Amino acid sequence: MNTNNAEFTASYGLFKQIPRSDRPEFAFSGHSNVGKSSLINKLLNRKALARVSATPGKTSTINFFSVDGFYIVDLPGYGYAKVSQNEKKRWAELIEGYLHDDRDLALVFQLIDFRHKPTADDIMMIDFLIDSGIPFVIVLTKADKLKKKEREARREAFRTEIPCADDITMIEFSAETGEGVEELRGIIDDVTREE
Ligand SMILES: Nc1nc2c(ncn2[C@@H]2O[C@H](COP(=O)(O)OP(=O)(O)O)[C@@H](O)[C@H]2O)c(=O)[nH]1
Ligand SMILES: [Mg+2]
Repeated sequence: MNTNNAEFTASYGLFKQIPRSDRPEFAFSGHSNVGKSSLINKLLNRKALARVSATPGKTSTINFFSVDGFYIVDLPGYGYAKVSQNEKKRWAELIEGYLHDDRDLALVFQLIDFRHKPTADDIMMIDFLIDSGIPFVIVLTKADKLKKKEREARREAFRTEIPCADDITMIEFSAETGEGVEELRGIIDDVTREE
């Protein structure tokens, strides 16, 4: 994939604002603070195309980035506790609306923090993706924060913590070291070639 012309296209706060799509889309989903913006920046070779935040919960919009014939779609991070019930409802409607919409959703990258047991929201997302038949892979983020033994322990634990774990492609990733970024690009290249 050629990232030279990657650019921010638009942000939407409500599902009904999202226009019809004219290209395949790769959506990125995950808990707030899991490292989604950092991953998108790394993937697109930019320092700050997608905003990186030390304060979780900042990205409450759905953001589109145009890249080489497809869109990268940054879904709002879920699971942030310190927001109102109303805000949570708006996020849920935005995410569900988008994922249920009749669009050319090529693949979802579901991000999970490599260090921790997936949250109830993570499992709900994974169940939803499986039930909806949406193709997805899991990205295990912040891999640089684990030692070899810790990685082995988490890999083993995920096999029981994540439904259908043995059938799901899992990519170990670090925005710090760049580990896994070529694998992600390879997956996008494979899927766009098939489209
Ligand atoms: N060590 C390390 N920190 C990361 C990595 N990815 C993100 N972070 C940090 O985690 C925090 C949240 O990152 P961000 O990309 O804004 O997460 P988002 O809320 O999912 O978009 C920031 O402080 C990042 O610097 C990573 O691969 N390794
Ligand atoms: Mg973000």
